Amino acid sequence: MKVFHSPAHTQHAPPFEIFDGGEKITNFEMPERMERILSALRTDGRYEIVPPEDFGLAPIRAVHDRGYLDFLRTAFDEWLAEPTDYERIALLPATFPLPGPRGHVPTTLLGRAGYYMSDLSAPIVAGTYPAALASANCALSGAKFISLSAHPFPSADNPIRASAPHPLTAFALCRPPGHHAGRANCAGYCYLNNAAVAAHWLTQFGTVAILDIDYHAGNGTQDIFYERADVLTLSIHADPDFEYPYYAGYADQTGAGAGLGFHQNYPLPLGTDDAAYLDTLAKAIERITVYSPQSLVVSAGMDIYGDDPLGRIRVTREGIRQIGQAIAGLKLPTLVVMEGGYNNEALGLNVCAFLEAFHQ
Ligand code: OKP
Ligand code: ZN
Repeated sequence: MKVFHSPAHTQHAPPFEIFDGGEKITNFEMPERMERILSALRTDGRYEIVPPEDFGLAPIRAVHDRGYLDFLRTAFDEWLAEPTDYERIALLPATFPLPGPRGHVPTTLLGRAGYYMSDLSAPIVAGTYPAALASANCALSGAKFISLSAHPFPSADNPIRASAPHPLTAFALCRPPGHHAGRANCAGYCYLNNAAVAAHWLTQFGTVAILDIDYHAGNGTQDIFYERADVLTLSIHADPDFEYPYYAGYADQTGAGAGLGFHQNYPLPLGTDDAAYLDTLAKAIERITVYSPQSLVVSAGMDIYGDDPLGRIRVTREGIRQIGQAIAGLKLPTLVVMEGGYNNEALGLNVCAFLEAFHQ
């Protein structure tokens, strides 16, 4: 299986986050996560790990706000250029936007931080922007790879498609993750919404479904596609009534305008086990079957695992394997995009368990 991964992610290593509103701790979303996954993929032996292609800014601008992208690109340097009496390593906002019209984009750096940064777990450090770009390029490269098997495919005589008996799968080993990044904000360790960028790119070939199985609601993806019918977005996650991101991911948020009915959240109660998870997954898979998309993007977070330090549901590694098997059963060209998963010890084998059923 093709795996798209870039070492550029190591430039993004925020030293801290403000956890649950009170505690300054080491950021859970750390470079070591990738080392753990890569080592498991190499041990397995069936993965071909390749660097991404550079797609430029156009496919990213297609789903993200221009002002936000400019902010992400320049914020750290602007912050450093200000007179300061302390060492500036990681930028966090001091204010947050209230709901309602967001008319004025402040001109000052701290004003824009409050406007574009929506929580205290996604600091911007010196290398955040290049790392986030490389991460999005991994997703785009995977999208391009699977598009060679999508119908209608770009070129009928494509050698990759000709030799593939089943729809192709690619694994975008993205870091930083993306599914909390909205059209104009970073949040929850996420800066660019890799899955959304890839999914939008794939709409040139037809409709796309995004299935988000990360433990946390894919609120950024929900935001980006909320009014679109050409990308069906489904997210299975811990009930936001008790879990991050708290304000989105509820079952009654089902899309708006042209997108009404094309978003579905599946909130899960505390302690959900394999059987209950798989029951919910079956409903989401049925929705995808009815929608019958050209391709599928999976936001794959391994923090559903019972022993994850951030997760509070109880999916086992065998459960993760069965989740992968059920999704592979859709037999769609599938891009698996790495999202969360914070038990570094277990992360590599959990990813391998999820991908098991997708091997050709
Ligand atoms: C990113 B991804 C809740 C703390 C939440 C932010 C979590 C971001 C998760 N007790 N902190 O979806 O894995
Ligand atoms: Zn998560």
